[in-house]
Amino acid sequence: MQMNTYQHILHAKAKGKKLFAVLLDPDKTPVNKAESLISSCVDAKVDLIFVGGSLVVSTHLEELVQNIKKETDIPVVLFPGSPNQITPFADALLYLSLISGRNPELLIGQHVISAPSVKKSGLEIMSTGYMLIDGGAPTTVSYISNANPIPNDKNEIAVCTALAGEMLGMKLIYMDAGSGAKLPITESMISAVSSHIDIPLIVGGGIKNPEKAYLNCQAGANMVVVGNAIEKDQNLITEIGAAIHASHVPNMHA
Ligand code: 1GP
Repeated sequence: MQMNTYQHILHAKAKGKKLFAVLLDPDKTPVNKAESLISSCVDAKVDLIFVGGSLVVSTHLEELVQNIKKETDIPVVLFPGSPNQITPFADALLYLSLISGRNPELLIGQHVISAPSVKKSGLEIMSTGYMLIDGGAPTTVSYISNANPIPNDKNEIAVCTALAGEMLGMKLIYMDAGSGAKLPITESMISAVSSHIDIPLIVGGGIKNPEKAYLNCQAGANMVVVGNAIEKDQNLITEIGAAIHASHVPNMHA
């Protein structure tokens, strides 16, 4: 039986296999550059392609998703900053609720308004507790979300927030320092959060090299997301992919 995207993520977690997600922001991925990026993703055995951004001003998101789907079977997962970034041509949707913030619009308001169109899209919905962690300087997501990030040395706040998200029934926790963050999330916080939750943990924001990606996996991330660094140096897709896929960590609870 064919697994859906979430089952694939759960299966990888149970096996201790770490996943690599490449984030393509439509504003930074012109259609003419996409083909070569997708081909690098295929070569590096990238597990998922995320598409979206906190602020997307270009209008070719749907075209980008369709092009990716033409080139590869790698699941395309929408990572939307707003409901207008939703297209039925993707495979799945990170249905994000910004549980680290106190902005009701991003906790539930926009979900209510877009619920009928999201349902109609037929996308696989993965409800995700989205936690913004302070990345050392304001990022687009911290500005646009109008919500305070969790201080990067407050592991206990991150743990309690993730636990609350899990008990509210979310399927994934995504800890993000924000795209282009100066300071990526510490291994200490990743380890604290991953040891308290059973659902898969996604980590991203400011990861610039294979070493950091490897350490994140060793600390307990089940999936590592990289966007900015691979936009600057496409060769990093292969190097970071190899580091993540080498960091198999058996799941003691499986
Ligand atoms: C941002 O976690 C993603 O939401 C990826 O961050 O672009 O810094 O890799 P970068």
